[in-house]
Amino acid sequence: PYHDPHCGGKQVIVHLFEWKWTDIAKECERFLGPKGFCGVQVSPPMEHAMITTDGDRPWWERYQPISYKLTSRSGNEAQLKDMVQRCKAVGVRVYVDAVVNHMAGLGRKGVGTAGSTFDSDARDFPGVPYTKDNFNDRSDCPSHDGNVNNYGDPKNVRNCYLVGLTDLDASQEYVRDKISGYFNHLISLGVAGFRVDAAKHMWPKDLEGILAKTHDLPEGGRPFFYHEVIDRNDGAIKVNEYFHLGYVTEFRYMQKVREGASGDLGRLGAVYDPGWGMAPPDQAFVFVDNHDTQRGNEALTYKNGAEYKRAVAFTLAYNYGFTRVMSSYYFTDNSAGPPRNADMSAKDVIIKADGTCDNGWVCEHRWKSIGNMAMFRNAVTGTSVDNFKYENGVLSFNRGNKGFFAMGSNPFSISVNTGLPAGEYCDLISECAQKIRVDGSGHAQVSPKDPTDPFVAIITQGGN
Ligand code: LAG
Ligand code: CA
Repeated sequence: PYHDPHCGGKQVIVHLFEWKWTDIAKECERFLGPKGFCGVQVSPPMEHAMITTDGDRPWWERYQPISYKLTSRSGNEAQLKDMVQRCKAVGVRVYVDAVVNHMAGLGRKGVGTAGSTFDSDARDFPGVPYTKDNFNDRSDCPSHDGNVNNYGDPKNVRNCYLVGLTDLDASQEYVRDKISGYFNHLISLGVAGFRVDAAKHMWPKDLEGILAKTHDLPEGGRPFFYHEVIDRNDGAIKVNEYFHLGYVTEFRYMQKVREGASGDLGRLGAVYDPGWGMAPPDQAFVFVDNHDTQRGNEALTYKNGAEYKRAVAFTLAYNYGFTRVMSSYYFTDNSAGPPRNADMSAKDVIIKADGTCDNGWVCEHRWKSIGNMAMFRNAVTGTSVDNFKYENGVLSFNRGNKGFFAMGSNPFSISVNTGLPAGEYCDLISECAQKIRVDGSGHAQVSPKDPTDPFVAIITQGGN
């Protein structure tokens, strides 16, 4: 029931990490709508702690809630509402990163981004309000220091403090009312769904209680949910505990796609490994990197260039899971916040004449072999992967008789059975700077228009 993103059947979400609401509204109108994106995951919109380290404000301060008032580093409630409505008007929905497992970390007190006072050690958050009784305490948490430190024990994972973050007791009706009240406020503004941060650290029963109190969208239907559950078959918590609550993040896909895109591309045919406990295609929420993994060593990121493009383009061409594209800012320091002005506000996203971004924003979603693939995935929904082939460094396959995709580690020219009916089809990657001619037997001569960007993607519907 929580699996419909309410975007007219479109299939690709982009995470505009740390973007301001005013910039996202413009991006929906000038790019995401026209390119067929389903929606945007936005950074947490609630009031958060302001943390100064080395004269900077780290991105992760936004994972320390102070209240559910809608003023954050990305903007205020009026700007949020304007963004949600303008995006919706061009067919792009907004999904909120919902941080509801916890409030701010121990040892912190002061004022949040909306002006509310707080004192974490006293478990006092008057902006909600939450008081000491609303949090898990040592009697609920079987860990010697009060922190999550044993992933083999669900009680430890779910009742103890994740990196010292004050852990809410969501078995309480009062807490469920506050969290669902936050969701319902956002839904009333036009938000279509939620990424549940740290869902692995919340009891599925508690999420059931919260979701039960969450309203239908104004236009009808249950909100969309996807849950952050990191499961590599290596602990007590399994993704399948959350299937009835929405999609689940599939971190094993992230690992498999990196392995495939970095070496023998033929291995990409085995990215979905049910034997490893990976979620089935209709439950898996997939991505090549996210805002956490792009700061570690386990994922491909924009810093990997061509390999990264292959991983993302493949993800969008293939038929596993519901897909999210990452859109970042340049960083070297893992804690560094978004590109900012002297007053700590995030810099505007600037779009250059060639369509790429400036002012410190990477905008992977505007790279040709990524942004143009949303249209491909939308067009081939529901079809199988056929004629999967890896030969002479080129991977190719078709999606039923609706689309054909090829990519290589180097420029290529191949004669191939596309599985498509005869016709002349626009190459989406080059934005129709070339057409691919398919003959009566389904064969075509295929090569990338831009040799430095070795991808070709064609669709039959609306593609000529
Ligand atoms: C998540 N998903 O389940 C987020 O994707 C992830 O970005 C969040 O951690 C985490 N769960 C909690 O919401 C991030 C940073 C942490 C940071 C935390 C809170 O990765 O490093 O912890 O947000 O801001 C920080 C400090 C810790 C400190 C803690 C509490 O780095 O050293 O113990 O704050 O004060
Ligand atoms: Ca918890």
